Amino acid sequence: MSREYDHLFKLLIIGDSGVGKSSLLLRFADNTFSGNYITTIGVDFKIRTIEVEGELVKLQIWDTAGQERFRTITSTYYRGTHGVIVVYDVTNGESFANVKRWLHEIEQNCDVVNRILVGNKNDDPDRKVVLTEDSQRFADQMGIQLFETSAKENINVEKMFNAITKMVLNTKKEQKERQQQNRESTVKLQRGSQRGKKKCC
Ligand SMILES: Nc1nc2c(ncn2[C@@H]2O[C@H](COP(=O)(O)OP(=O)(O)O)[C@@H](O)[C@H]2O)c(=O)[nH]1
Ligand SMILES: [Mg+2]
Repeated sequence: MSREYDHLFKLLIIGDSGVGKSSLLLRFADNTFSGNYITTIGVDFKIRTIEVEGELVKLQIWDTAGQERFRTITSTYYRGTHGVIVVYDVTNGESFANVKRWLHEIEQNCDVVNRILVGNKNDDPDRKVVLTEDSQRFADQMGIQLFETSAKENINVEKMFNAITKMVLNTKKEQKERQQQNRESTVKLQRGSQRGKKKCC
């Protein structure tokens, strides 16, 4: 029987309205692009399975479906999320200034989660106002990886989704190792206490 997938991860795309979140999702999941605002993509999420480090990872990627217009999204969206993609528009300074608010919202909703910063619409140098050196400095300060993408020209989209998936996968592996170590030390402790008992009885 062929295996369907090894891991299932939930990713969330957030950021100001109009930065290209739905476009990034459509580019990644369906390899399409539309010049219009994507008011609805019909479903809340899209699925794509990719191979990372020899493992099949099924990604369930959620779009915020317009509620980001109010600069806040409900906590139900965050539930069970493994990774969050925070998007701004390199041709819109305000959307970059608002990244801090989005990062803050993640902190309020998730205990531990992988995050990635994305400067989208990086396809017209004449319109670019958020300079790479500024966004890179900010990303370094926050300890987040930065990707500049274009959903329109299909630049770095694949790379960015691969990077966040890899981060989530590594976090999962680390957690598993830690659990294994805890289990081993618990077994050792139990054995130790049994031995102790024998001695005195
Ligand atoms: N030039 C350019 N325009 C884009 C890009 N991504 C999205 N857009 C346009 O930006 C507008 C908003 O895109 P949309 O995906 O609906 O943004 P959302 O509100 O964040 O989901 C639409 O007109 C898109 O065609 C991109 O990479 N480059
Ligand atoms: Mg949208």
